[in-house]
Formats: sequence, C-alpha cells, structure tokens
Amino acid sequence: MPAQIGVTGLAVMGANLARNLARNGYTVALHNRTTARTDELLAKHGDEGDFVRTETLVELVAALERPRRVLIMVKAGAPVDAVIEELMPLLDEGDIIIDAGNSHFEATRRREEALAEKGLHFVGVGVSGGEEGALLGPSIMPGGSKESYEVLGPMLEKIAAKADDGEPCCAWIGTDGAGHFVKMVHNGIEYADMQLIGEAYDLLRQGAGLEPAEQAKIFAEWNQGTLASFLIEITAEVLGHVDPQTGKPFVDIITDQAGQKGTGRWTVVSGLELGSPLSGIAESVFARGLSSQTAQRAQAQELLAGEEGRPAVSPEFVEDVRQALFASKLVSYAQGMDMLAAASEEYGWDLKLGEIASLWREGCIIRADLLKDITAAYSQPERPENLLFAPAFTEAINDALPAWRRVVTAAVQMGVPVPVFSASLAYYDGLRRKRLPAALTQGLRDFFGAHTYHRIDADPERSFHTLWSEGRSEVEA
Ligand code: NBP
Repeated sequence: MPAQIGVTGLAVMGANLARNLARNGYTVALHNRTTARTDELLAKHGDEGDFVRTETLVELVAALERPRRVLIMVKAGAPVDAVIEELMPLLDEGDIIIDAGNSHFEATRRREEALAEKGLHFVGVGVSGGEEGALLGPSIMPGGSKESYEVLGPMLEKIAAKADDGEPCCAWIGTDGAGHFVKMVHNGIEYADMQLIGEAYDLLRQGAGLEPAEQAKIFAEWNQGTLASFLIEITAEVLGHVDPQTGKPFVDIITDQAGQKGTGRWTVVSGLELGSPLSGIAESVFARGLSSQTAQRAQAQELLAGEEGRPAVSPEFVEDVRQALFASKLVSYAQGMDMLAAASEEYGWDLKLGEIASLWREGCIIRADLLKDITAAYSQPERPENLLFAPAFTEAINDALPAWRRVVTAAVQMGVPVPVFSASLAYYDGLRRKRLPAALTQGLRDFFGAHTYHRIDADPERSFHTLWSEGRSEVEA
C-alpha cells in the first residue's frame, strides 16, 4: 500500500511526528540522511503503526500516494534547502513539500515562491510542544496555499493537540510564511513568559527570602489560578527538584547562563522592522544575552556598587509578585498580538488573532488557561485594538496595577533586575499617557534634521518646520 506521507529527518522531532502520524492510522514512509536513525526508529517503535523503510529520497518519493506529501524535519537553515534541492526533480505538479522545522519565515516565503514556479506546493508549518508534543499532539501552525491545506489539513488536525472543547490546535494560518511567522512569535512570547517567571523567582528569593522548595509550593498554588499554565506547572517541578549529588536545590547547581537558538532574536528583529513596541520580548532576549556575558559579569561584581541587603517587604509581597507577573504576562501577549496584527497587514496574511490564540490553548509550550480568555476576547464581533482593551483584561490589569508598581519599586530598591516586569509597566504607562515626550523628540529631529512636525492645532495631514537658524519662524513643509 502506498504511504500517505513521507517524513525525512528522523531526529527527535521528526521521529516523534512520524510515530504520531502512524499511531493515528497513516502509513508513513521514513527517511533519514543517515539510515541508522531510520533503523533505530523502526527497531524501537516499528510496531506502533504502518511504516515504510526507505534509504534514499528517490525511494521515499516512490513510496508515496499522489499528490505526494513529504514532510521535512531537518535542522533549520541550509539543510532544508539541500533536501528541497534533492526532492524537487523527483516530484510532480501538485505535490506538497512540508517544512515543519523552525525555519525563518522569510526563508519560507522565498522557498514557497521558488517551488510555486515549478507547480509544487510548499507549506511552512510551525510546530510547538517539543519532543513530547510532537508525539502526543503538538500545536500546529501551517502556512502555504489554502489549496494545499485542503489536502494536508485533515492529517495535521488529526495529529494535533485537542483543546478542552475538542477542537484541534491546528488551523490554516495564512499564505507563504504565515505559519512560521506565528510560530516565531509564539517562541518570542515563550521567552518573555520564562523571563517573567525567572524575575518572580528572583524577587521571591531576594525580597521575601523564600527558598526554592518553598517557592515550588507557591508556584504550584499559582498554577491553580489565573496563571495556570504549562510553564508555571514545570517551574514548580524544577524548583522542587533537589540535586541528587549534592542535596542542594537543583536550581542552585545550574550555571546561570540561558542559551538561545535564535527564534526569540528573530521575533525582536521582526518587531523592530514592523515598528511594533515589543519591549517585553526584547528585554527577555537581552536578559539571556546578559546572562551569558560571564567575563563582564565577574568584573562587574568587583567594580560596580549595588544595594545588597534586603529591605523589609510586606506580608503581601508574594501576592503582589503574583499580580505583577500576571499583568506583565498580559502585556507580553498584548505586544505579541499587536505584532501579529502589524505583520498581517504588512504581508497580506489576514491573520485571525482569536484563532491563533486558540491554537496555543493546548500542545505548545505557552499553553495556558489565559489563552482561552484571549481566544474569547478576539472572538467578539468588535476585535479589540489592543488585547488590554478587551473588558476582562482591562479590569484585570487595572486591578493589578498597584501591586505591579510596588513590585517594580521594591525591585529597583533591592537592585534585583526585573527587565521584563519594568519594561511591561513602562509600555503600559506609555500606552495610556495623554502626552508623551515624543513631542520633544520630534522637536529635536526638526532642529537638527529638518524632519518636520505636525501641530496639535492643525490638520494632521499638514507638516511644519521651524527655521531654527533663520529667526525661528515657522513654514509649512
Ligand atoms: P535537529 O535540528 O537536531 O536536526 C537533525 C536532523 O537534521 C537529522 O535528521 C539530520 O540527519 C538532519 N540533517 C542535517 Br543536521 N543536515 C542535513 C542535510 N544537509 N541533509 C539532510 N538531513 C540533514 O533535529 P530536531 O531537534 O529533531 O529538530 C528538527 C527541526 O524541528 C528543527 O528545525 C528544530 O528547530 C525544530 N523544532 C525542534 C523542537 C525541539 O523541541 N527540539 C521543537 C519544535 C521545532 P542525520 O541524522 O543524518 O545527521
């Protein structure tokens, strides 16, 4: 029997996606550059479903029903181009190449355009949920043509995570690179979520003197309320873990440098290009960068003064931190969604923000109860201009504001860095401010570069310039 789909690239993600497909009743042709990986998968899990073993891409393609579906799950970057190059002459018009790795959306746009010229569909698919998600049901964000989704969508929806209401966490996102773009922003939000959790932990430890084991209980409690999410749940697990070798809290024996593979950085670069104020995600990427500047950090500890000592914090501090964490998290989602709206316009994707939030309800790393409310907020007939303007979130963030300010103030006094808590609060304050000092910035720009300005008392279409060195009279530009 011909296979319904072929998977090439059988490292952790590809192997688990192939198993997921097979467990869901599809016949899956398997290929990996190094055949030993294919054999390992078959030896360990060959009994989970119908697999077809192949050693070359020629064999893989020959094993498939038409239109052929070939899913590539190799390392992002040049390896994806290498595999496409090899596949292209083997395929026929109407066949579909799927790239389910973490490719940059611009690369996906480029590949889609090149393959479309040859009559082939190219579908860039964002997959989140890590190794376990790939096997048990990830959140899936497919881009590409609508036509290709009709052939591919049912399969992807079958293997995707299911939300509480039974809906699959998979839906067509939009043309060309839309799926990979949305996955990238998902990862950016994940960076901010994790940094916020780290800041909360640091504050509770430095400010309230709470040891990791005590904090594990607090995070487990928080996981019962509005913060309920996969990342809060696993924070309780990691903080509660004791290193078996030393008996110390596990978190204390890990070097304090956070790695990154690049999707957070990509999100920020895109945010800058789109002019989106993505300060929470940006600060979380910078925080990882700073953590890795070990030589400078060592010198700074010798040279730069700081507040040591712990100021008295109120008994309400833990609850304050919880509220500050929730408010800051709302801001990072608001900023991420705002960026998606900007990208939708820029790239002509017509992104459905409510549907995107609904795909993140289960299966992915940022899965959280909050996403149900975000889905609901964007499902109203009048889409809020900003997530914070949805009535439920306006109320929640207004309620959290006093605690949020107390926490950021205490952090500054203690010398505990809270880049995302404070950047989120600054965004909030900037957004609601009646007059911003941007007026002065624009005045300065006009002074040194004749960049012109608009007047508050004139038609916004009209621009003016002051002749700074010629008597300071004003002319219309
Ligand atoms: P890796 O990113 O570690 O890639 C290993 C795979 O790429 C192997 O199958 C390897 O073949 C193949 N490969 C390489 Br490297 N160069 C190749 C080339 N020139 N031609 C053909 N094959 C080549 O695997 P992964 O961690 O499973 O991730 C796969 C993709 O999924 C990546 O884009 C990743 O960013 C993305 N992703 C990962 C996660 C996660 O949690 N790990 C989550 C979501 C998405 P070989 O066996 O012959 O060396």
